[in-house]
Parts: sequence; structure tokens; C-alpha cells
Amino acid sequence: GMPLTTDAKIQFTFHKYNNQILQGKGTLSLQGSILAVGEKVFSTNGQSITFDAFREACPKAGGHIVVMRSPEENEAVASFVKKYNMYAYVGLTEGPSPGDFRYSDGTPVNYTNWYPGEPAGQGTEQCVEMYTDGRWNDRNCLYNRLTICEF
Ligand code: MAN
Ligand code: CA
Repeated sequence: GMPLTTDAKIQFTFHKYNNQILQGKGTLSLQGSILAVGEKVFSTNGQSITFDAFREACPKAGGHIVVMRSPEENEAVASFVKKYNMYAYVGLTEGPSPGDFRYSDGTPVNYTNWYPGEPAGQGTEQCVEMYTDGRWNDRNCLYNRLTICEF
């Protein structure tokens, strides 16, 4: 038939890659290994590792350590914690002043879901773990916790 115009070729290529992305997302969602919330995708491999290993694991996969910025995001992350029945570390650590938890880029936190009475470590527990009910506890960084990344 007629040769395709440049525009038609671009459209064709766009639809092809869009379909491949949708297939990939659909497959991973069905397997329960990803959850999409708004523009974010949360993913776990079901493995538990220390916080130091965790900090390296997400960038190696092209993502970031998980941070929850809304109740919806927190619920999605909590569903992994519940599913694997393993507490997870999240991307918050204590700054130089006790009780002041920050994102790894140093920016202050706008959404929190602390367990009542937490954070209570006052400088002795510099990481943050998520309980199976989705609430947070400041905790020593040396435990093994579920790996959850965001993309
Ligand atoms: C209890 C609480 C927590 C604390 C852990 C540490 O669960 O006091 O705040 O982080 O113990 O073991
Ligand atoms: Ca604590």
C-alpha cells in the first residue's frame, strides 16, 4: 500500500511501546509485585535486608527508597508489609537533632503516620520501620527489613 508518513510512523511506534508498558504493568500488578498509586509505582522483591543494603538496592534497580507522602501511598506500602508479614524500613532517617526525621535529601517531612508515642528513641533509633498496620516506629538501622522501592 501507500508508504507511511513520518507522523504515522511515530504514532505507530508510540502505540507499540505504550502497549508494551501496559502489558508489563498489568503482568506485574497481577503477580502482586507492583502497586501503582497516582504517578508512583511501589515494588517489592519480598527480600529483607539491612538499611545500608536497602539504600543501595533501590538505585541499583533504577528507583528510590520508598517514601510515603499521603495516606493512599502509605496504604499501598502497608499492603506489602502485611502481605509478606515483614516490617519494612522507609526512606526517613533522624537528623542531627533528636526526633527530627527527614527524607534522605534532607527535606522535612510533610506526611507522617507514627505509632502513638513514637518517635521515642531520641537519637538512639535513627531509622524508621513500618508495622503491619501501616504505622511507623523509629528503630535501630541494623535489623533486616522488607525491601520496598518506588519508581
Ligand atoms: C518498643 C518501643 C519502640 C522501640 C522498640 C525497640 O517496641 O519502645 O519505640 O523502637 O521497642 O525495641
Ligand atoms: Ca521507637
